[in-house]
Amino acid sequence: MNISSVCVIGLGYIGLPTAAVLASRKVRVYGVDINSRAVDSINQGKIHIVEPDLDILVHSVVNEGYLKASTTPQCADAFVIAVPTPFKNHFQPDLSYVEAAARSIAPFLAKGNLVVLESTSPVGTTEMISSLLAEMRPDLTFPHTEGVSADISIAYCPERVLPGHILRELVHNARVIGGVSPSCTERATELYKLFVDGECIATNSRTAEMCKLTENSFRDVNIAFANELSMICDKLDVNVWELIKLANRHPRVNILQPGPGVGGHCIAVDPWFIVAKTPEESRLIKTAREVNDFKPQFVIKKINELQKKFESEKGKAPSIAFLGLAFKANIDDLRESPALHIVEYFDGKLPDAVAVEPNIQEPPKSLKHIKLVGMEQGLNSDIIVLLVDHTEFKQLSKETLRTKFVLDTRGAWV
Ligand code: SAJ
Repeated sequence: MNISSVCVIGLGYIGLPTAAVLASRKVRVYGVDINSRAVDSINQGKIHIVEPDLDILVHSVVNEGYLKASTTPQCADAFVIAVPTPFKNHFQPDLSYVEAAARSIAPFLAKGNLVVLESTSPVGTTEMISSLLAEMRPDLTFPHTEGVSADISIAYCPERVLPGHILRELVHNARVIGGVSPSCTERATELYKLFVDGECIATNSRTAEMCKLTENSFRDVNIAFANELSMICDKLDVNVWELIKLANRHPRVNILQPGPGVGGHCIAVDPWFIVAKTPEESRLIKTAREVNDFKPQFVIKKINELQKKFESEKGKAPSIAFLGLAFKANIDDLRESPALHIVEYFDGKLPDAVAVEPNIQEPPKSLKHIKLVGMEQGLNSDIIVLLVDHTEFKQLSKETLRTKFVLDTRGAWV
């Protein structure tokens, strides 16, 4: 059976671009989100997140009638679940959104349908969804018990796109597709072939789940190495940026860049999904998380030291500007942002501090005292702390910074 309609549950950073790209291939897409304001704005052809070119695409597919958003699901050939999987107490995965999404589609399932989970999830979640749906729909058969002969196909296909490049990567990246049974994998591959140019690689659902967690843990461990080096170098009075550049001239060395910590909803979260399931075996992955989570505290200590140095040299308290609040360069996303956590720490502690974040209009609610100001005003401050290497900041001339006390946590001005 051809896939001509798809219901996408969750219209965030992954769900909305996926829905829009599918709709651009003339598939009827029903986008579902619990946020009625997001639903309303999508139905007006607008978007509620910042991602290059997504606004143009959404506007055109909504106008052509291929994408409609709603707060409730409806019948379709395939269902894609792209809801958040945060963690709750003690870094345990919180699967409540995934479970709620599965429950919400259960009444709309019909024989021949495909359900794909894209949300980053601990190993075994796709099989769990199969059991949950089976409980709710005893009139249908599911692949965790019926294998290839089941009425419903269920698969896991992780998203692997990089925020800021989502539309390009959605189409060109390879996709790992893991069915609960081999026929589920085949059926899910049909769906992704509708819009993916990259290779669609078949596996089972557990391996696909672990693959996503592995990719992000690999990056986290490598960033932790860079962050640890930066703290070692600080103590040994070695310029870590120069050091990394030199070491990377070795043909088999490729060290990543230190920063003020690791943020975003992926790299800072996903490794815990491995640790939660296999704590005894995941010692390196856990330590990497701890090293990266410690880095903001190290930066806070450096800011305090710089402030004291200014006071002793100039005999007055400094004004401070924090450049950047987002979790990485050239995006507006503040989720798990180490930059924001650092600024929050100083909120109310520093009488004369401001923040500059060119990618957002409204200051985050968590900041009660530190005001969001434009670049020009920020650069009047005595101390400049660069927390995110946004292009606007990298382009600042050495002359502009010459008289300032500078802390560059990203190596943007070396
Ligand atoms: N970071 C550093 N140093 C580096 C690289 C990154 O400090 O050398 C920091 C960033 O500033 C940021 C954090 O790490 O705070 C994460 O940024 P990122 O660019 O590494 O990754 P994300 O979270 O934007 O996207 C990642 C990607 N995964 C991998 O590269 C393995 C992306 O492909 C995934 O789709 C995404 O997670 C996801 O959704 O899981």
